[in-house]
Amino acid sequence: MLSLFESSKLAVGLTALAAVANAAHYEVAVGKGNKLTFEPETLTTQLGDTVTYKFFSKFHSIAQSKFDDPCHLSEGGLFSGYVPTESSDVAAPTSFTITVNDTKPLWLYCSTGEHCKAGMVHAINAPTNGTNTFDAYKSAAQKVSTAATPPVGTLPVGGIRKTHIDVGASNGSIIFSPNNITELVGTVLEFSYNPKNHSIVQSSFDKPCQPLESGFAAPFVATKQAPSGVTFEVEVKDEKPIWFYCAQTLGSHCQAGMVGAVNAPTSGNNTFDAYLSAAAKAPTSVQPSFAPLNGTLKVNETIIY
Ligand SMILES: [Cu+2]
Repeated sequence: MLSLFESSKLAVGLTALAAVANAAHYEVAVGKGNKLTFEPETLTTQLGDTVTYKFFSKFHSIAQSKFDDPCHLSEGGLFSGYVPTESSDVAAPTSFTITVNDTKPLWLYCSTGEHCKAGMVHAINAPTNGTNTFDAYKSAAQKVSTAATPPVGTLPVGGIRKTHIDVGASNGSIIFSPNNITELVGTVLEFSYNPKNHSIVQSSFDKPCQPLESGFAAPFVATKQAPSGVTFEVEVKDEKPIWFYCAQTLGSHCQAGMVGAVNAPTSGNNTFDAYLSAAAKAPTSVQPSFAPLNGTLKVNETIIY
């Protein structure tokens, strides 16, 4: 089965990279339509292919078990971390991508509550006959007595957990979306440029609209396309709050509320709302003299800096 990505810009990026010229990319919907399912339930892939899990409906994960121990995270097994989301039909901004490095079957499940026991399981390269089939794995999962759930907050393992953040919007809005994010350490923030001419710069809480020394910074990118295909990626390296803004002075984007936070405290003095109000009163924004800094700039998935 072909994914949406294959026909669009990712394919352009992939063909540009000779080393993975033949790799296919698959997409799997996790919990779409409020159902406890992976769609598709099974995939057949080649070495080097990638699979992106898109999350829907409340709270799911993708975790790896052994065939004969379903619903239990195997030691060192793949784990996406949990992904909370409201919508049953619009994918969460957070996704998880794995690269298939082995031709052996991968047995996977959702580790939330009783989801695995309800049959929320998935497999890559499962044998189609013999004893270790997908159907055998699924029925064993449904008979498990206790599903050992990794606790909430368990960090992702073995894949890339990525959160997409829109920088501006197709209608020209001066906003980051989402702009107040809770994310796990190890997650990659993927900022995606949209129309107007925005930048992405890390600040301190105390000095919104001013660059943080040794923080991340991405250049201005003027575009009329949404998405433009230009992204800037930054990894969440620790649990400290991350504050960021757009440094566009024409229209005072930062002061107008084009700011964002990752892992901001939800109470006390240093909340996202406090940062937003401080930004509204901040002096003229500053763009660092050189960018990109401390992040990766990509065009159509190809690293350019
Ligand atoms: Cu802006």
